[in-house]
Amino acid sequence: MCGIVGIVGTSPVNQAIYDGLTVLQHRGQDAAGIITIDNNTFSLRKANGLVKDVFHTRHMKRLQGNIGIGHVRYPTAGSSSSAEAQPFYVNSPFGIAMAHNGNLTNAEELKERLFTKARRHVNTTSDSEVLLNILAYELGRSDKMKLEPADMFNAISEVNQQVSGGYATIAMIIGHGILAFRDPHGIRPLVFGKRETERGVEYMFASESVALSIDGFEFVRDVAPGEAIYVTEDGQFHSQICANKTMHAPCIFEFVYFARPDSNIDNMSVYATRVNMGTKLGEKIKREWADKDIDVVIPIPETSCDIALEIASVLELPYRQGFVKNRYIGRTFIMPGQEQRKKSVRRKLNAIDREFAGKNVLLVDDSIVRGTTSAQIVEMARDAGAKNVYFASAAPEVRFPNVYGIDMPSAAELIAHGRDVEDINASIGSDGLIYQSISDLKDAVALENPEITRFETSVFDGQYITGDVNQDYLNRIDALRNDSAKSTREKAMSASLELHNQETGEGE
Ligand code: PIN
Repeated sequence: MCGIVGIVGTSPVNQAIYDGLTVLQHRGQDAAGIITIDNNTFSLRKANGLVKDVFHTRHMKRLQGNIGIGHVRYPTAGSSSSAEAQPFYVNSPFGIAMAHNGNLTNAEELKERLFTKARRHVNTTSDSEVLLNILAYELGRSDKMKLEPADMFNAISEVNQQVSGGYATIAMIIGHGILAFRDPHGIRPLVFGKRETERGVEYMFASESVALSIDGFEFVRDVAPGEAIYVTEDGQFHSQICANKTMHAPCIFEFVYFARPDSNIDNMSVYATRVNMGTKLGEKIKREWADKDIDVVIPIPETSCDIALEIASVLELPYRQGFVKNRYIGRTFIMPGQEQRKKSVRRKLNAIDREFAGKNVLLVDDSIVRGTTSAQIVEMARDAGAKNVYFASAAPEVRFPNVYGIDMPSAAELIAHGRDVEDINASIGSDGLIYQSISDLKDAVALENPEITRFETSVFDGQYITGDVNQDYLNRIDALRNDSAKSTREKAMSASLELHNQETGEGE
């Protein structure tokens, strides 16, 4: 999963893009990049690391210009080499740069076609580079020096026909402006806003509305599924739906824990959907666990706090923050490889013994993915003196890999893959485990916008909305994602990165 921003401004945009990326940092901590256009030339800075570490004053001084895009990356398929940090750019037919959030499911086939039909070489394993080259190829089919909005929209219609998967994209074209588009299912989020200045109107695109708020842009709306928006360098706004068929199915995991609670996605407050998840799960617990004598509801911070507070209120039980999170340690799931992940839990969370001692506690988490942290947290609750430890997950069993841009482990590493609730309960060591049902989860989110009738829920039900995901494809991503594949790749990468840094003086 990644975060993207793009601004067409009337004064330098470097600081606003930087600030936008900083509030989208939760969407990707692996690499960051900004590219701007100044005097018909791209200025680019991208590297592995957090936004605050990647951009130094000397980089920001270089990133001049009133138009630019930025990206924070969380590696999905492919590697975590800095060569795959975004934005990417190509030099033909124009200078075109792109920031992409999502994952294409037919990238291999497209890459092959690009080479044989268009003689375009894709240099990385990133599907985003494939998407950029498809767009470049389609834009190059017109022989005009200056493309009109209709040319942009024709190109995106072609892109939408050829490309399959999840893509929220912001492209920037030298001499033209910003072209933002979202796949016909609207799987990944993308919003835009505007700001009036003395010099004219400025537009900003971003993965989440929180980036607009902190940059002082007024939220206008979400980019629609299959829609392309073209804002010219001088601030002219054009939009069009560029797909014959659209079916809105936003990724439900954004609401479970990826997005910030202060964002709105597709007219749904992420915070409100989480409160609703708490109501639904609280009611289920009330119905099914009347025999359990729960004394206290304790969230596993942070995402689940809003959910657990609501569960406690439905159950009329006290809510206590029994775990303290060290806010100076990154989220657990960004750690590469199982070993580091295991060790990181106790560095991250600590229990306040008196909230556990002699009590039957209900721990609440937003989801159980691998189950490794869940098992350790149950153990921590017992060590702190809990009598019985019950566990509630606000998301249903995660049983299938995600192919639309969320870095889920390979199927075999998902604790619920091929297991039922009883098995999972035994394996995390709790005295009872309850999951939200998938229909309750969908209802909890849809309650905030009844117009959304479908969600992308493949990690729970194995139904892939683009209809092209077969076992063969799943096996391929499995091979890329499992831990041993990751650590072999990481070793090779760090060696090549070192070499690259020695040669370029980067990373200093
Ligand atoms: C973490 C949210 N959330 C906690 C992420 C852990 C699954 N994990 C997914 C639970 S935070 S595991 O609140 O946003 O910091 O099941 O893979 O061990």
